Amino acid sequence: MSGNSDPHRADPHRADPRRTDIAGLAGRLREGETRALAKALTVADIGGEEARALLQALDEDRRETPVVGLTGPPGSGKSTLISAMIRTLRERDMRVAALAVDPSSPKSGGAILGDRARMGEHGSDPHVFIRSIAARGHLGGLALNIQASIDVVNAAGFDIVLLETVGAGQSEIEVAQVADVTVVVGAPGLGDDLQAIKAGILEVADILAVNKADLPGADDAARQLEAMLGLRTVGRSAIRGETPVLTTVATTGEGVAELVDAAARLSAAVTPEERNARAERQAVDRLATIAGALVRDALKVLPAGDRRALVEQVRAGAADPAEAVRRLLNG
Ligand SMILES: Nc1nc2c(ncn2[C@@H]2O[C@H](COP(=O)(O)OP(=O)(O)OP(=O)(O)O)[C@@H](O)[C@H]2O)c(=O)[nH]1
Ligand SMILES: [Mg+2]
Repeated sequence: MSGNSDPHRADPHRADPRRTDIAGLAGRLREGETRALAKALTVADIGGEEARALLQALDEDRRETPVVGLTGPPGSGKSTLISAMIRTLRERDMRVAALAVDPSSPKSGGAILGDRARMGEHGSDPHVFIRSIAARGHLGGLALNIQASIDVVNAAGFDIVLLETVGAGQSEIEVAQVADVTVVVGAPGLGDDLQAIKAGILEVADILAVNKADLPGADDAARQLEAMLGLRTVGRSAIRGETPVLTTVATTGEGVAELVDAAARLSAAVTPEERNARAERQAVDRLATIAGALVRDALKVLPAGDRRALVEQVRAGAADPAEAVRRLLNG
C-alpha cells in the first residue's frame, strides 16, 4: 500500500494544540474571514489533535453545503468545466469553493498547478475559493482528508463545493463517497477514454457529462455511455432513477447551465438520512483503514525473523490470520 496509511506521517505533532486557539479559529472561519479559512484548511490538512479539535468545533453548528464531485479521464475537461460552472454559479450569486484532489501525487502535482492557471479568471473574486488538496499521508484515507477540507469550507459559508479528482479507480470512488452528486466527465477523441470510464466509476455516476461536444464523435460517446449505463445494476442513480447524460462545451459554456441545474436538482434530493448513512459508512471505512495501518506498523516493528515466520505461516495457511492480527495489536 502507499504512504497514505503511515500513522507517523499522519500525526507529525507539527500542530501543537496549545499553539492554536481552535475555538477562536472556528469563530473567525464562520464569520468568513479569508485568513482563517486558509489557516483552518492547513490545520485540517496536517491532521492530528488540532485537526480533530477543529472538526469537532465545526461539527457543533453544521451547515449542509452541496458537494458536487467531477471525475473522469485525464484531459476530459474537468477543470475547464469547473471554471465554467463557477461562472454560471456566480451569475446566480452563489459563493463557490472548488477543491482539486490528485490522489496519485503525494504533493501538489503539475495537473493541479495547471488547474490553478485555468481557474485564474476567478482568482480575484472574493466569493470564489480555489484550492488543491495534496493527498498526503493521512491516516484514515483520502476520503477523510477531503471530508475535512469540505467541513472547513462548509463552515466558511460557501453555497456549493465543487470537487475535481484526477486519478483512477479506487480514489475516484473514494471521492464519490464524500460528494452528494458525482459527475463523470467524458469526452470524445481521447482514444481509450471510454474504456477508462470503467464500470466501477460508472456505478457512482449521478450525471454523465460528455464534454467537448464541439468535437466530432460526441454523440457516439454519449450513446456508448448510455448503453454502458443501461448495463449497470447498482449505483446511486440506478436506485434514484435515470442518470442524465448531458453534453457540454466547457470552453464556451454551452450546456453548463443545464449541468449546474441537474447537479442542484440531484443534490437537493439527498435526504438527511442519506447524508447520515454516508457519514457512518465513512466512519467505518476510517476505522478499517486505521486498523490496516496499525497492523502494518506492528509488522514493521517485529524482529525480522519473527515477521518472516509469521508471514510464512499465514501464507502456508498454518496460522489463523485473525488470531495473528489480534496478537500483533495486543503487542
Ligand atoms: N474543444 C474543446 N476543448 C476543451 C473543452 N473543454 C476543455 N477543453 C480542453 O481540453 C484540455 C484539457 O482540459 P482540462 O480542463 O485541463 O481537463 P482535465 O480533465 O481537468 O484534465 P486533468 O486535470 O489533467 O485530468 C484543455 O486544453 C482544454 O482547453 C471543450 O469543451 N471543447
Ligand atoms: Mg484538471
